[in-house]
Amino acid sequence: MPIVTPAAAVTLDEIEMRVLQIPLVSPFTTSFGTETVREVIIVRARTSDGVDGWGEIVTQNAPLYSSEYTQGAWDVATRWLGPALQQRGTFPPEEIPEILEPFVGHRMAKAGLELAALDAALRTEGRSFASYLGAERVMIPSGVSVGIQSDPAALVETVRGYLDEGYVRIKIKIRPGRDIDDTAAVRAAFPDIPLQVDANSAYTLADADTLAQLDRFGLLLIEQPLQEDDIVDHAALAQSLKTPICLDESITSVKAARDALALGSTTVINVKAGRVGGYLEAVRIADLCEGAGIPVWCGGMLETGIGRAANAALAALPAFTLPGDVSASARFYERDIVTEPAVLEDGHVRVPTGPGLGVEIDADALDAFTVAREALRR
Ligand code: OSB
Ligand code: MG
Repeated sequence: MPIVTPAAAVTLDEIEMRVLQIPLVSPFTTSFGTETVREVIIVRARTSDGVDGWGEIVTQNAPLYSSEYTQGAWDVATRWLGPALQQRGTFPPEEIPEILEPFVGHRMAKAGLELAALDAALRTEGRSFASYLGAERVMIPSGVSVGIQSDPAALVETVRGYLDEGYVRIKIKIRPGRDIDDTAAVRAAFPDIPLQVDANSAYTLADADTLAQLDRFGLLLIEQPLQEDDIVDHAALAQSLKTPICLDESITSVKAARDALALGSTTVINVKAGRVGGYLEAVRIADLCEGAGIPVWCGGMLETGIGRAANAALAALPAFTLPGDVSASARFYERDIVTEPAVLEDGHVRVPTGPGLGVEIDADALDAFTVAREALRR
């Protein structure tokens, strides 16, 4: 459902951005690298009413998942995007995509600013982000994304730990050389669990025979096997696999989603607000897929409690028919920057219902993880 009631107009007197470095509870390894610290940009937008809204720019330290990265996002947000919003004066947050449209790309940076403005507007109104988006669930089923481990046996034990905690769906990361044996080991240990794999663009069409070996494991889907711009090759690969393809990196907008569906490049879509330039565009993609009968699920970018609350609200929309990567905060962090981090309750995460994102910032934690900050004033 499109957003029914627009959010209150805001004037962004101050936009403060901080780079945070938050230690991870364990290293997170994907086909593109290993992270031990989550570097992320937190945005605080203060309105002329004195209300603070919070957002998160989900770039990583290096441009490995996509072309965006922390210092690039910092530069474009402080130099171009933030000033453009402040120069616009007073506007409803729904105008943000159009205000920022002239600046090409930089979708994660745009998404973080949009979220901060939406949070500020909704806190002003006393309305929750979940009800604003049209969420219909109070709890969402929680899946977990498991990084590449030292060997398949270690992977099985890590997966066992998450299953014991109650996660309802497992996603394992794969890369060339760490694919078939890893998946086979997990499937042999847990014959009936909902299981999927994520390649993060690590293969080419020449690997189609290897990827076809995954067909025997009864996977829910294979996420982003080929490169971001391989829309035609993904369509060809889809013809040769039984396992459904789910695009992540390739789906950068509702238009990209429409193109990929038209070409048969994907039959499931991972919706990530950062990757598509914001939660408003994410809802448009969800609406498109709902209308087309395409299942969607909410992806993640190791969000702090801010982005995690927003993702829980998004995942509570009716279009989201598969469990997403919205796990408990403790899956990544010993200490989060919100006072009540998301927890797992019987395999589910609760959708916040308070004003705006419905989470409060732990100011001490925020300060403790801050390595850089800058405020833009109107
Ligand atoms: O491809 O989904 C991905 C994390 C960082 C970058 C890309 C991805 C991921 C994850 C983790 O898989 C999802 C999460 O739990 O936040
Ligand atoms: Mg992915």
